[in-house]
Amino acid sequence: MNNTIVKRFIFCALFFTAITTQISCTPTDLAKTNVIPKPVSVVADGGAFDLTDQTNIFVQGESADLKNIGQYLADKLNPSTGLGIEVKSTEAEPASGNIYLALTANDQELGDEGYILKISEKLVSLTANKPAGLFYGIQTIRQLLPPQVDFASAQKASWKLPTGTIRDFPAYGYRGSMLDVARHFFGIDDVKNYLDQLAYYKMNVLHLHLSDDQGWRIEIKSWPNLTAHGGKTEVGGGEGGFYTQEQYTDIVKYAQERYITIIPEIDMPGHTNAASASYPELNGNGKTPDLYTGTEVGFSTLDTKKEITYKFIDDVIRELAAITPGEYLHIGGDESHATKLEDYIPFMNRVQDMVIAHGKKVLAWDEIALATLKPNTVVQYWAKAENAIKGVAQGAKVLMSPAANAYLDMQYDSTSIYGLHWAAYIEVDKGYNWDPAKLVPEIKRENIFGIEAPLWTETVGARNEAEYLIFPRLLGYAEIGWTPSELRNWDEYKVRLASHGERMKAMNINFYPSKLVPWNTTEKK
Ligand code: TNX
Repeated sequence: MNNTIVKRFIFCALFFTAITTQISCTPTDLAKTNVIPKPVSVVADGGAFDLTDQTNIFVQGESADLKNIGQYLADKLNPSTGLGIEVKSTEAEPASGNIYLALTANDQELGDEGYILKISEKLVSLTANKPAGLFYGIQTIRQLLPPQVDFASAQKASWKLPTGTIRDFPAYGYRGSMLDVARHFFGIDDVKNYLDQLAYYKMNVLHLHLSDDQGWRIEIKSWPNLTAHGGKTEVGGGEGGFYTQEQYTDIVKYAQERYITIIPEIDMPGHTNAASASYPELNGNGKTPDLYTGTEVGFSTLDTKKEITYKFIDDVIRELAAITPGEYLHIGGDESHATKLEDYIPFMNRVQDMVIAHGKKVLAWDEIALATLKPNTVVQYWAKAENAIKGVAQGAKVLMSPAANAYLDMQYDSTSIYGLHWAAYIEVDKGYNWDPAKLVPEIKRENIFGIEAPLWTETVGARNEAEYLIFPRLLGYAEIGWTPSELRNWDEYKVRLASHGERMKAMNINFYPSKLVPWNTTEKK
């Protein structure tokens, strides 16, 4: 072979590779897309819808909810695509080339959060019973586009959606995460950023752990020293911080715009050193404690026998209930090792009544099942199955956060730079491979309220550190909460997860690059 023939051969080979890569890259098979959480049903028909600079989002009627959802999608698509998509209202289906969001007549199976996404070469049509369903449907649209869509700056890509129909609705109505802002304080921007991330994966609750031994993080106007003194530090001696009620309200509103409920937690009667350091009359040990910056648990308690304690709790619950539109307040109740059981039980009974008197329902860690559960109290199973079972026996629903499966602060393995391992090492496959309804035989599907993955922050104090523990495991918990367990399989999931590596990078998320996930194979595509 002479040189020219060799050159031609190489050129052809490269050209052929480029063409085939291009073909395999163009997302024309809806059934092969990498949406997380995996949708309930996907029927592909092999075509593609092109997003162009003529594409706009049309919402049915003048509903503010629908316009906001349309705008949320436009705001996510415009920076990277540069297509200048606008939101318009319409009475009927729009012309070819557009995206249409509409509420439809009641489709029982879809419930309040389900949606139907029909993509043809002419139109993207998203329908749902309720706005929440449309909000989850637009997250699916985002994930059906190439990963470049998730950059905040202009990108070159072929902005196509594969055609077909997705019919989708969640397995559980409560799909949450918890952020411990007490051990290390996280500011409003970090919380909002987390809310954006939760929304992308169709999660609908953020539980904020607002008080602990190391810090009190929410302004209570009738007890100002809680934050003036008790908010001043954190684990390791950093400066701590707190949210004013106005800032908290801002977080709640930001969450509502993403169909996420904020559940505030005030932990009691243990985990209360910051409260007692601010108001020594609350302390069950009768001493004036110092602020605490270590990581021990179980040494503090409120004085369960003094009326001032109940006056204090009533004020806190009243103020918190007034700024919390969600149905639930979390009253902790965990690891009260410094409180005698004979004091703990009447205390938890009385505080449940106080929450109910302020128009809210109670959530608490599983130890509360040692007390008498009030109607609607939900038990959050984290440590002892026997407590959760006691809750079920009392007719309560159980929120599943088993530490050995669902704690985001557990290390991935012994080499993890952040995290603890008292419950387990949780590699990405272990975090994914469990079924809330099969973990404890006595806790059946109908007893389960939902799933929550908590991030305790003894070992992480900055956004990138928290993200290292949260991602990519959060995506697995989102899928456990949304996708029926019979549709979930690690070997199939890990490939979808790999494709989200590019998305997480685009969103500047500092995720743990687990060796169990085939990241590189999808990145090359
Ligand atoms: C146990 S989980 C705790 C927290 C710690 C966590 C660390 C729970 C209800 N209590 O106080 O931060 O372990 O993993």
